[in-house]
Amino acid sequence: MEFIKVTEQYQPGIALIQLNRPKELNALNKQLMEEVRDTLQLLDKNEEVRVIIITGDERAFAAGADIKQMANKSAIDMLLIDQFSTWDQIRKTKKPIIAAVSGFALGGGCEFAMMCDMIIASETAKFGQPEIKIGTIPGAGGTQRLTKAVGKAKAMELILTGRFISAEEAHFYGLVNKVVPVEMYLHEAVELAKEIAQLSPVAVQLAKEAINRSFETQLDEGLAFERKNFYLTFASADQKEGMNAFVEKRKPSFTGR
Ligand code: DAK
Repeated sequence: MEFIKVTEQYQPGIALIQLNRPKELNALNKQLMEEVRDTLQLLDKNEEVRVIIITGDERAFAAGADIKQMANKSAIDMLLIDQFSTWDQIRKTKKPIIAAVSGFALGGGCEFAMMCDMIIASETAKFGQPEIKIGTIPGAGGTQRLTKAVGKAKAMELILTGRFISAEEAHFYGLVNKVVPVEMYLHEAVELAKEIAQLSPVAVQLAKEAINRSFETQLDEGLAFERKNFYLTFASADQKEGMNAFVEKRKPSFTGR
Protein backbone atom coordinates (compact mmCIF):
# COMPACT_ATOMS: atom_id res chain seq x y z
CA MET A 1 0.00 0.00 0.00
CA GLU A 2 1.47 3.32 -1.06
CA PHE A 3 -1.12 5.87 0.01
CA ILE A 4 -2.75 4.30 3.08
CA LYS A 5 -1.46 2.65 6.26
CA VAL A 6 -3.44 -0.28 7.59
CA THR A 7 -3.28 -1.73 11.13
CA GLU A 8 -5.55 -4.76 11.25
CA GLN A 9 -5.58 -5.00 15.05
CA TYR A 10 -5.02 -1.41 16.19
CA GLN A 11 -6.85 -2.50 19.34
CA PRO A 12 -8.49 -5.91 19.74
CA GLY A 13 -11.26 -6.12 17.13
CA ILE A 14 -10.55 -2.62 15.79
CA ALA A 15 -8.83 -2.00 12.44
CA LEU A 16 -7.35 1.37 11.52
CA ILE A 17 -6.95 2.77 8.00
CA GLN A 18 -4.89 5.94 7.82
CA LEU A 19 -4.96 7.98 4.61
CA ASN A 20 -1.36 8.81 3.92
CA ARG A 21 -0.68 11.50 1.30
CA PRO A 22 0.13 14.23 3.81
CA LYS A 23 1.82 16.66 1.40
CA GLU A 24 -1.31 16.70 -0.79
CA LEU A 25 -3.62 16.96 2.24
CA ASN A 26 -4.67 13.36 1.56
CA ALA A 27 -6.23 14.29 -1.79
CA LEU A 28 -8.06 11.15 -2.88
CA ASN A 29 -6.45 9.93 -6.09
CA LYS A 30 -7.48 6.83 -8.01
CA GLN A 31 -4.84 4.55 -6.48
CA LEU A 32 -5.57 5.66 -2.93
CA MET A 33 -9.25 4.88 -3.37
CA GLU A 34 -8.41 1.49 -4.91
CA GLU A 35 -6.28 0.74 -1.86
CA VAL A 36 -9.15 1.76 0.42
CA ARG A 37 -11.59 -0.42 -1.57
CA ASP A 38 -9.32 -3.50 -1.44
CA THR A 39 -8.61 -3.03 2.27
CA LEU A 40 -12.27 -2.61 3.19
CA GLN A 41 -13.11 -5.81 1.28
CA LEU A 42 -10.45 -7.73 3.23
CA LEU A 43 -11.38 -6.26 6.60
CA ASP A 44 -15.06 -6.97 5.99
CA LYS A 45 -14.22 -10.67 5.56
CA ASN A 46 -11.83 -10.84 8.52
CA GLU A 47 -13.74 -12.23 11.52
CA GLU A 48 -11.20 -10.80 13.96
CA VAL A 49 -12.22 -7.28 12.91
CA ARG A 50 -15.44 -5.84 14.39
CA VAL A 51 -15.15 -2.11 13.70
CA ILE A 52 -13.10 -0.09 11.21
CA ILE A 53 -11.75 3.41 11.88
CA ILE A 54 -10.68 5.62 8.97
CA THR A 55 -8.56 8.66 9.68
CA GLY A 56 -6.14 11.10 8.06
CA ASP A 57 -3.73 13.25 10.02
CA GLU A 58 -4.07 16.37 12.16
CA ARG A 59 -3.96 18.76 9.17
CA ALA A 60 -6.36 16.92 6.89
CA PHE A 61 -8.75 14.03 6.82
CA ALA A 62 -8.88 14.64 3.03
CA ALA A 63 -9.07 17.85 0.98
CA GLY A 64 -11.15 16.17 -1.72
CA ALA A 65 -10.69 14.06 -4.81
CA ASP A 66 -7.41 14.77 -6.59
CA ILE A 67 -8.11 17.86 -8.70
CA LYS A 68 -4.83 17.49 -10.61
CA GLN A 69 -5.90 14.02 -11.75
CA MET A 70 -9.27 15.13 -13.12
CA ALA A 71 -8.76 18.77 -14.17
CA ASN A 72 -8.58 18.11 -17.93
CA LYS A 73 -10.89 15.14 -18.27
CA SER A 74 -13.93 15.36 -20.57
CA ALA A 75 -17.42 14.38 -19.46
CA ILE A 76 -17.10 11.22 -21.56
CA ASP A 77 -13.67 10.40 -20.03
CA MET A 78 -15.26 10.68 -16.60
CA LEU A 79 -18.17 8.48 -17.59
CA LEU A 80 -16.02 5.80 -19.26
CA ILE A 81 -13.11 5.63 -16.81
CA ASP A 82 -15.67 5.50 -14.02
CA GLN A 83 -12.79 5.61 -11.54
CA PHE A 84 -15.19 6.77 -8.87
CA SER A 85 -17.00 3.43 -8.80
CA THR A 86 -14.30 2.32 -6.31
CA TRP A 87 -15.98 4.70 -3.84
CA ASP A 88 -19.06 2.48 -3.80
CA GLN A 89 -17.19 -0.04 -1.62
CA ILE A 90 -17.37 2.33 1.35
CA ARG A 91 -21.13 2.07 1.47
CA LYS A 92 -21.09 -1.66 0.65
CA THR A 93 -18.97 -2.46 3.72
CA LYS A 94 -21.04 -4.38 6.26
CA LYS A 95 -18.98 -3.62 9.35
CA PRO A 96 -19.37 -0.27 11.07
CA ILE A 97 -16.95 2.42 9.95
CA ILE A 98 -16.05 5.41 12.12
CA ALA A 99 -14.37 8.43 10.53
CA ALA A 100 -11.92 10.16 12.89
CA VAL A 101 -11.60 13.61 11.33
CA SER A 102 -9.13 16.40 12.02
CA GLY A 103 -8.36 19.39 9.78
CA PHE A 104 -9.84 19.59 6.28
CA ALA A 105 -12.69 17.30 5.24
CA LEU A 106 -13.61 18.94 1.95
CA GLY A 107 -15.37 17.92 -1.24
CA GLY A 108 -14.80 14.19 -1.69
CA GLY A 109 -13.17 14.23 1.78
CA CYS A 110 -16.39 15.43 3.38
CA GLU A 111 -18.36 12.95 1.27
CA PHE A 112 -16.01 10.14 2.30
CA ALA A 113 -16.53 11.02 5.98
CA MET A 114 -20.32 11.12 5.44
CA MET A 115 -20.23 7.67 3.78
CA CYS A 116 -18.83 6.33 7.04
CA ASP A 117 -21.36 5.47 9.74
CA MET A 118 -20.27 7.92 12.43
CA ILE A 119 -17.90 10.87 12.62
CA ILE A 120 -15.72 11.88 15.56
CA ALA A 121 -14.17 15.29 14.90
CA SER A 122 -11.32 17.22 16.43
CA GLU A 123 -11.96 20.86 17.35
CA THR A 124 -9.82 21.85 14.36
CA ALA A 125 -11.89 19.95 11.78
CA LYS A 126 -13.39 21.92 8.89
CA PHE A 127 -16.12 20.49 6.69
CA GLY A 128 -17.25 21.78 3.32
CA GLN A 129 -18.26 21.08 -0.27
CA PRO A 130 -16.18 23.68 -2.15
CA GLU A 131 -16.62 22.09 -5.62
CA ILE A 132 -18.65 25.09 -6.81
CA LYS A 133 -15.49 27.20 -6.53
CA ILE A 134 -13.75 25.03 -9.13
CA GLY A 135 -16.68 24.94 -11.54
CA THR A 136 -18.24 21.62 -10.60
CA ILE A 137 -20.61 20.11 -8.04
CA PRO A 138 -20.35 17.37 -5.41
CA GLY A 139 -20.23 13.96 -7.11
CA ALA A 140 -19.93 11.40 -4.31
CA GLY A 141 -23.16 11.95 -2.47
CA GLY A 142 -22.65 15.48 -1.09
CA THR A 143 -25.91 16.89 -2.45
CA GLN A 144 -27.80 13.93 -0.97
CA ARG A 145 -26.07 13.02 2.28
CA LEU A 146 -25.26 16.57 3.41
CA THR A 147 -28.87 17.59 2.80
CA LYS A 148 -30.13 14.65 4.84
CA ALA A 149 -27.61 15.35 7.61
CA VAL A 150 -27.92 19.12 8.02
CA GLY A 151 -31.20 20.02 6.29
CA LYS A 152 -31.94 21.83 3.05
CA ALA A 153 -31.16 25.43 4.06
CA LYS A 154 -27.69 24.70 5.44
CA ALA A 155 -26.87 22.26 2.61
CA MET A 156 -27.85 24.92 0.04
CA GLU A 157 -25.65 27.48 1.79
CA LEU A 158 -22.64 25.16 1.98
CA ILE A 159 -22.90 23.70 -1.54
CA LEU A 160 -23.85 26.93 -3.35
CA THR A 161 -21.15 29.05 -1.65
CA GLY A 162 -18.46 26.44 -1.02
CA ARG A 163 -18.08 27.81 2.55
CA PHE A 164 -16.49 25.66 5.25
CA ILE A 165 -18.04 25.00 8.65
CA SER A 166 -16.21 24.37 11.91
CA ALA A 167 -16.44 21.12 13.86
CA GLU A 168 -18.61 22.87 16.42
CA GLU A 169 -21.09 24.00 13.76
CA ALA A 170 -21.02 20.55 12.15
CA HIS A 171 -21.91 19.11 15.55
CA PHE A 172 -24.74 21.62 16.01
CA TYR A 173 -26.21 20.54 12.65
CA GLY A 174 -25.89 16.82 13.43
CA LEU A 175 -23.19 16.06 10.87
CA VAL A 176 -20.78 14.71 13.49
CA ASN A 177 -21.29 12.63 16.62
CA LYS A 178 -18.82 14.34 18.92
CA VAL A 179 -16.16 17.05 18.94
CA VAL A 180 -13.08 16.66 21.13
CA PRO A 181 -9.69 18.38 21.52
CA VAL A 182 -7.31 17.57 18.69
CA GLU A 183 -5.12 15.28 20.80
CA MET A 184 -8.18 13.15 21.63
CA TYR A 185 -10.01 12.55 18.35
CA LEU A 186 -8.49 9.18 17.51
CA HIS A 187 -8.72 8.04 21.13
CA GLU A 188 -12.41 9.01 21.22
CA ALA A 189 -13.07 7.11 17.97
CA VAL A 190 -11.37 4.05 19.51
CA GLU A 191 -13.51 4.33 22.66
CA LEU A 192 -16.67 4.37 20.50
CA ALA A 193 -15.34 1.45 18.43
CA LYS A 194 -14.54 -0.56 21.58
CA GLU A 195 -18.10 -0.23 22.84
CA ILE A 196 -19.48 -1.53 19.53
CA ALA A 197 -16.79 -4.24 19.19
CA GLN A 198 -18.03 -5.95 22.39
CA LEU A 199 -21.53 -6.44 20.97
CA SER A 200 -22.93 -9.15 18.71
CA PRO A 201 -21.33 -8.59 15.28
CA VAL A 202 -24.41 -10.10 13.64
CA ALA A 203 -26.79 -7.71 15.41
CA VAL A 204 -24.46 -4.77 14.69
CA GLN A 205 -24.35 -5.63 10.99
CA LEU A 206 -28.12 -6.07 10.76
CA ALA A 207 -28.75 -2.83 12.65
CA LYS A 208 -26.42 -0.91 10.33
CA GLU A 209 -28.11 -2.41 7.30
CA ALA A 210 -31.57 -1.50 8.62
CA ILE A 211 -30.62 2.10 9.43
CA ASN A 212 -29.16 2.56 5.96
CA ARG A 213 -32.27 1.06 4.39
CA SER A 214 -34.34 3.88 5.91
CA PHE A 215 -33.28 6.18 3.09
CA GLU A 216 -31.49 3.98 0.58
CA THR A 217 -34.01 3.68 -2.25
CA GLN A 218 -34.44 7.42 -2.47
CA LEU A 219 -30.69 7.80 -2.01
CA ASP A 220 -29.87 5.52 -4.97
CA GLU A 221 -31.95 7.65 -7.30
CA GLY A 222 -30.48 10.83 -5.89
CA LEU A 223 -26.93 9.55 -6.21
CA ALA A 224 -27.42 8.51 -9.84
CA PHE A 225 -28.86 11.95 -10.64
CA GLU A 226 -26.01 13.72 -8.87
CA ARG A 227 -23.31 11.62 -10.58
CA LYS A 228 -24.68 12.38 -14.06
CA ASN A 229 -24.76 16.12 -13.31
CA PHE A 230 -21.25 15.96 -11.85
CA TYR A 231 -19.97 14.32 -15.06
CA LEU A 232 -21.89 16.90 -17.10
CA THR A 233 -19.93 19.76 -15.50
CA PHE A 234 -16.86 18.28 -17.25
CA ALA A 235 -18.44 19.38 -20.54
CA SER A 236 -18.17 23.03 -19.40
CA ALA A 237 -15.35 25.50 -19.90
CA ASP A 238 -15.96 26.65 -16.32
CA GLN A 239 -14.92 23.28 -14.88
CA LYS A 240 -11.67 23.36 -16.91
CA GLU A 241 -11.05 26.96 -15.85
CA GLY A 242 -11.91 26.30 -12.19
CA MET A 243 -9.73 23.23 -11.79
CA ASN A 244 -6.82 24.59 -13.83
CA ALA A 245 -6.91 27.84 -11.85
CA PHE A 246 -6.57 25.75 -8.68
CA VAL A 247 -3.64 23.77 -10.12
CA GLU A 248 -1.97 26.99 -11.37
CA LYS A 249 -2.66 28.76 -8.05
CA ARG A 250 -4.66 31.69 -9.52
CA LYS A 251 -8.24 33.00 -9.27
CA PRO A 252 -10.67 31.41 -11.74
CA SER A 253 -12.53 33.53 -14.26
CA PHE A 254 -15.89 31.90 -15.03
CA THR A 255 -17.71 32.63 -18.30
CA GLY A 256 -20.85 30.54 -17.90
CA ARG A 257 -19.91 28.29 -20.81
N1 DAK B 1 -6.44 17.81 -5.17
C1 DAK B 1 -5.14 17.87 -5.48
N2 DAK B 1 -4.21 18.51 -4.73
C2 DAK B 1 -4.65 19.13 -3.62
C3 DAK B 1 -6.01 19.14 -3.24
C4 DAK B 1 -6.94 18.42 -4.06
N3 DAK B 1 -8.24 18.31 -3.78
N4 DAK B 1 -6.13 19.86 -2.10
C5 DAK B 1 -4.90 20.27 -1.78
N5 DAK B 1 -4.00 19.85 -2.69
C6 DAK B 1 -2.54 20.07 -2.71
C7 DAK B 1 -2.24 21.50 -3.14
O1 DAK B 1 -2.26 21.62 -4.55
C8 DAK B 1 -0.85 21.66 -2.56
O2 DAK B 1 0.06 20.98 -3.40
P1 DAK B 1 1.48 21.65 -3.84
O3 DAK B 1 1.13 22.96 -4.43
O4 DAK B 1 2.21 21.78 -2.52
O5 DAK B 1 2.07 20.65 -4.77
C9 DAK B 1 -0.92 20.90 -1.24
O6 DAK B 1 -2.02 19.98 -1.39
C10 DAK B 1 -1.22 21.79 -0.03
O7 DAK B 1 -2.36 22.58 -0.34
P2 DAK B 1 -2.39 24.18 -0.24
O8 DAK B 1 -1.04 24.76 -0.49
O9 DAK B 1 -3.52 24.64 -1.09
O10 DAK B 1 -2.74 24.35 1.33
P3 DAK B 1 -3.54 25.54 2.02
O11 DAK B 1 -3.43 25.27 3.50
O12 DAK B 1 -3.13 26.88 1.49
O13 DAK B 1 -5.08 25.33 1.57
C11 DAK B 1 -7.08 24.00 1.18
C12 DAK B 1 -5.75 24.18 1.97
C13 DAK B 1 -7.66 22.66 1.59
C14 DAK B 1 -8.07 25.12 1.57
C15 DAK B 1 -6.77 24.07 -0.34
O14 DAK B 1 -5.72 23.16 -0.64
C16 DAK B 1 -7.94 23.72 -1.19
O15 DAK B 1 -8.82 24.56 -1.44
N6 DAK B 1 -7.96 22.50 -1.70
C17 DAK B 1 -8.98 22.05 -2.66
C18 DAK B 1 -10.29 21.75 -1.96
C19 DAK B 1 -11.34 21.32 -2.96
O16 DAK B 1 -11.74 22.09 -3.86
N7 DAK B 1 -11.80 20.10 -2.83
C20 DAK B 1 -12.86 19.54 -3.73
C21 DAK B 1 -12.20 18.84 -4.91
S1 DAK B 1 -13.42 18.11 -6.03
C22 DAK B 1 -17.05 11.29 -7.16
C23 DAK B 1 -16.25 11.10 -6.05
C24 DAK B 1 -15.56 12.21 -5.50
C25 DAK B 1 -15.66 13.44 -6.10
C26 DAK B 1 -16.46 13.60 -7.19
C27 DAK B 1 -17.15 12.52 -7.76
N8 DAK B 1 -17.85 10.19 -7.71
C28 DAK B 1 -17.99 8.97 -6.89
C29 DAK B 1 -18.52 10.33 -8.98
C30 DAK B 1 -14.96 14.54 -5.45
C31 DAK B 1 -14.66 15.72 -6.05
C32 DAK B 1 -13.84 16.67 -5.26
O17 DAK B 1 -13.47 16.45 -4.14
